[in-house]
Amino acid sequence: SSSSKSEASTATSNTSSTISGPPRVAITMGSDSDRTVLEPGARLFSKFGIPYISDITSAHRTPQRLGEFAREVEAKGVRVIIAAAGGAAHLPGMLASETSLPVIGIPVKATHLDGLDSLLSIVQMPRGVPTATVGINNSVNAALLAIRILALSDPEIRKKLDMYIQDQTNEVLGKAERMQQ
Ligand code: RP5
Repeated sequence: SSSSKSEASTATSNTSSTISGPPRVAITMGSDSDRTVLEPGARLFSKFGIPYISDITSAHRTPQRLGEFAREVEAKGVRVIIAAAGGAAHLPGMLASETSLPVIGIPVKATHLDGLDSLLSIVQMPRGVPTATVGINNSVNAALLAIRILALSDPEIRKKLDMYIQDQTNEVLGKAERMQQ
């Protein structure tokens, strides 16, 4: 209905203020060709006003840079790393082995194996080096999981997250209601 729609837009408008301070999230990708997959997730950080940095760090083509990146981001203020990679997708796992920050891997559909290769490469980490794994190309869920982690220690982000979730609920309820009419 129009009333749940307007409630939804009120909630959304309140998520736009910028969170001050350093970048909280580092988004990295194995190749420039992964960039479009990451865009919907990056837009969520902008919507929430959460500062982030993004970079390209390939596990295979720039392994040394990957190590430096993983070891240096925490000092910059970063609390969660999101890493997207396709094919032999070692980037998220290698980052997790070089830092104790939480790492969220996004399997990218980049080869003839349609992303199943990337998914299995990321999800099957050895015991002791956990890497969270979202669905293939699902940068939105990676961003929302990162936001949930940040929300644990930041009431401002928590408030925005709760509004976002409420918005989502209102949207579905509004659609369901219109179907009944
Ligand atoms: C991976 O290989 C990247 O993450 C990308 O998804 C895939 C293909 O990379 P390009 O050959 O397009 O650079 O390392």
